[in-house]
Amino acid sequence: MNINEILNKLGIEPDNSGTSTGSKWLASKGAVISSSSPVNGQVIASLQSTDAAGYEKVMEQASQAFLHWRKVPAPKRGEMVRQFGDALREHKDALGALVSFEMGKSLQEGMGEVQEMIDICDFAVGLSRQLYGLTMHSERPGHRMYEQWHPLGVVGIISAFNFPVAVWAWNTALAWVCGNVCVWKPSSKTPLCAIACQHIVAKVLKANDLPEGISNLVTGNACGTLINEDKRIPLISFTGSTRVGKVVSATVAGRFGRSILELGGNNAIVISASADLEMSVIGAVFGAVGTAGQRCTSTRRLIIHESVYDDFTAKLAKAYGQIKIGDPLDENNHMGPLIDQGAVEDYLNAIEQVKQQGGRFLVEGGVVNGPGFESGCYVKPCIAEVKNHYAIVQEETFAPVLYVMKYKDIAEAIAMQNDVPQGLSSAIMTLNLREAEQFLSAAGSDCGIANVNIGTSGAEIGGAFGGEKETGGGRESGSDAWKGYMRRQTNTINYSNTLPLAQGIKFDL
Ligand code: UN1
Repeated sequence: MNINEILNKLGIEPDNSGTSTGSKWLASKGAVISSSSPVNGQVIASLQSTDAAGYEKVMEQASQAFLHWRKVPAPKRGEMVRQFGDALREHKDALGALVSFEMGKSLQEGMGEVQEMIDICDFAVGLSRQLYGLTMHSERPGHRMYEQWHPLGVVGIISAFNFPVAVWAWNTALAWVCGNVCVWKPSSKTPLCAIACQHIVAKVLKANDLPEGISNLVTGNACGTLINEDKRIPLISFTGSTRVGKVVSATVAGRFGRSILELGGNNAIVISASADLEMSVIGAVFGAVGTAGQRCTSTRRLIIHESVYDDFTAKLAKAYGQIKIGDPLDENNHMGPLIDQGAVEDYLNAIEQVKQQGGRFLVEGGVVNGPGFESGCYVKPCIAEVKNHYAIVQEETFAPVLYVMKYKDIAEAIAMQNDVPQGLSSAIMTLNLREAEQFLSAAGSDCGIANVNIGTSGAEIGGAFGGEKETGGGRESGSDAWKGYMRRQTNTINYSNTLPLAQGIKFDL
């Protein structure tokens, strides 16, 4: 499929407005954003981003739509999400290919991303009948107590380029069944993916006679600030860097809004002396080079037991020799390009820093040149032997740079895994039950995700997704993450004919 066929299948015009309340696309005169593919450098489309007036129109429509949507029974909202999941199934090939072309991840991973959207829709449909609250026993006679969960209102979703469609879906599918309406500000690097999603969901909303304003799209970085400062938006779900997340968090907290933050990771796999080394190689390589190292769950560090260090790093270097870099839409290739030239600069800068700080490369990096690589965004995945405390190792570099280091005993390995500012994902490869349980214990990994015998990336949607420390503490997706999209109300009902006060207080008139 070439890009025109992909856009055709998705029913979208390349030159579009970047502002929508559903089926309606508003003329809004924000700065022009152009989407260019890192696959071949081609400019795919340019679109007019949202200006302040356009943002205002969207917010008015969204606020109106909420008044309707909150009264639709949750299982009926779930029915809309079920139909959205079906529409995604229908468009999976084209949307997966667009993700691959606009963002640069392999076609397999583009399809996998759309599959995550479908999975979260299924999850949300079930959830729409399970928004359970608890009942409590009142201390007063003739009283009943319970809690219920109500929608919040307009939810702002700010997503990153690396998962241009799935992260929106995790948030929006849950937010919708919970009774909220959403305003989405996608990354300015992947606006077409967002436009495609908006077209897909708009048809479903229209077919169900639902009003404009339930699914809204705004584009351009100026809108990020408008959303964060907007008192009409009680919840912001932000995915991006720790640096920007800090500003979002402070701004939203300053107006007593809530935020769900999914920020940087610095994810490690501990390769123990008792690891299945063949399996560990696959886990480590997919974790480090999958999505060209641009997942927040990408494997950045390998903490390897000294007894298997030489053997394992040799196996790893051999596996790296087999990685095919190239057009991500060609399924023979393992790894596509980085998102843009800026990302290539960050990658090259990290390599320089590693050298300056005393690291040694076991597999050299560099930019790939020549026919097929004209976009200048293709780089070689590399492996460096480092110390955990190097400043560059403490940072998240969003690129396929893998750090390896040695440890002597499990306590030291756990301490090294935890000794970074971020706390998203972690893993241990071991067949030793004691080590595995120690890693998962309260004194083990300090991350939001801790795995045994699988890598750090590729989390399933059924679990709560997110991490601690500078990762921001938010949870999205499965388990009871839905509670973050609702407000809890405690209700006490007196069905007696007296008015006893709590705590036995007497107040007689
Ligand atoms: C992200 O990189 O922002 O666990 C999300 C994973 C994917 C999601 C990553 N399911 O790797």
